Amino acid sequence: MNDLGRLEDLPAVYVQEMRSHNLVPLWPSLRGVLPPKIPTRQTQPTCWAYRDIRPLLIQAGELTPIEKAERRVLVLANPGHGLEKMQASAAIYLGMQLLLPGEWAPSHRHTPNAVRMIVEGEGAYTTVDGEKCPMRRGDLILTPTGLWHEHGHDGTEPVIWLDVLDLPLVYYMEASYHINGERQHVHTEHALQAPTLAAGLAPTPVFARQNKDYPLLRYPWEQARASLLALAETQAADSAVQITYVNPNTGAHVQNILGYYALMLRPGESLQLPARSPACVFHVIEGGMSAAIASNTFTLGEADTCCAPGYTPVTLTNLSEQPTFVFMADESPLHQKLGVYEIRP
Ligand code: GTQ
Repeated sequence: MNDLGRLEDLPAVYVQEMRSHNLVPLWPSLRGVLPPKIPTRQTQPTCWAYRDIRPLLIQAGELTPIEKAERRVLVLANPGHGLEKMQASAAIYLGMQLLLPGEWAPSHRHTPNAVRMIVEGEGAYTTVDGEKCPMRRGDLILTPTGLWHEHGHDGTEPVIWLDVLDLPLVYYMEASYHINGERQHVHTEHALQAPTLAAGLAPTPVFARQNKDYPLLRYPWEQARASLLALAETQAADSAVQITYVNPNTGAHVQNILGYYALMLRPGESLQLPARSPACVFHVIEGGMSAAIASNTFTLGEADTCCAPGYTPVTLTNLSEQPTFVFMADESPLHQKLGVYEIRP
């Protein structure tokens, strides 16, 4: 690689003259923005243990009333990006949210897409676009871009869930904003439409009341877990047991920017994931595993979360005698749509 000219090689007055017209030379920065062969990544392999998060989140419940927080969330921030940036990766935001019995997180909508993966507690629900979605451990609930959503809690114990948003990307695009709304009128209990869609039976579009972009908003863990166990029965021993959360009308990823998956590690299984361009997040629903990411090896138990930068191979090893179930989020839909998706051999 040839050395390119540096900024210091130029006369100071020349540089100053350029800058005064809002001009800068490319060549001192060319290798920085187009590094050789592999991108520079700020995303560092990072692990967040639930035993560290939970007591601080419960304390937040004592320190900050819901009215003062709107959303009581501790953000899982990647130190590689700087904690104040509140990003897990270039496009992924992660937060742990606490809702206490009787509390209400008021209705709003925003341009970033969100999903919730329920970690603990019973009795809370999210109302999305008028559809009331009960929150149970392991459920995935979508709050896609532009849809009204609010969280309520009729139970008796704290409820905690993991929020995954594409906020860093949408913010970077200068397209992130929210609108506050009125309490929603619930028009559909989730249970009414889910069985049809989950069975792969979609209402015929011309007769459907409305052709919704997001026909399914709640993916119950019970069904995802049963699918993984059934898949493990038929899947070759050397291939991964993984499902993708899809839109039942189109078969495409449930959201436009981030992809969501559930993975089962068989007892004794060690799964090597090839280096791919998108960054990825792993969250243990049940069991335990180690995650080897570049030169880091993390040990994850239930409700622990870690992230891997793109272009980095990852090895997941089941540390439990039982199947280990993992929720994953990644930037694949984004990379695929933009044409930058790669798998490195
Ligand atoms: O629950 O609506 O973690 O608006 C960040 C922004 C959660 C939410 C977050 C949000 C929400």
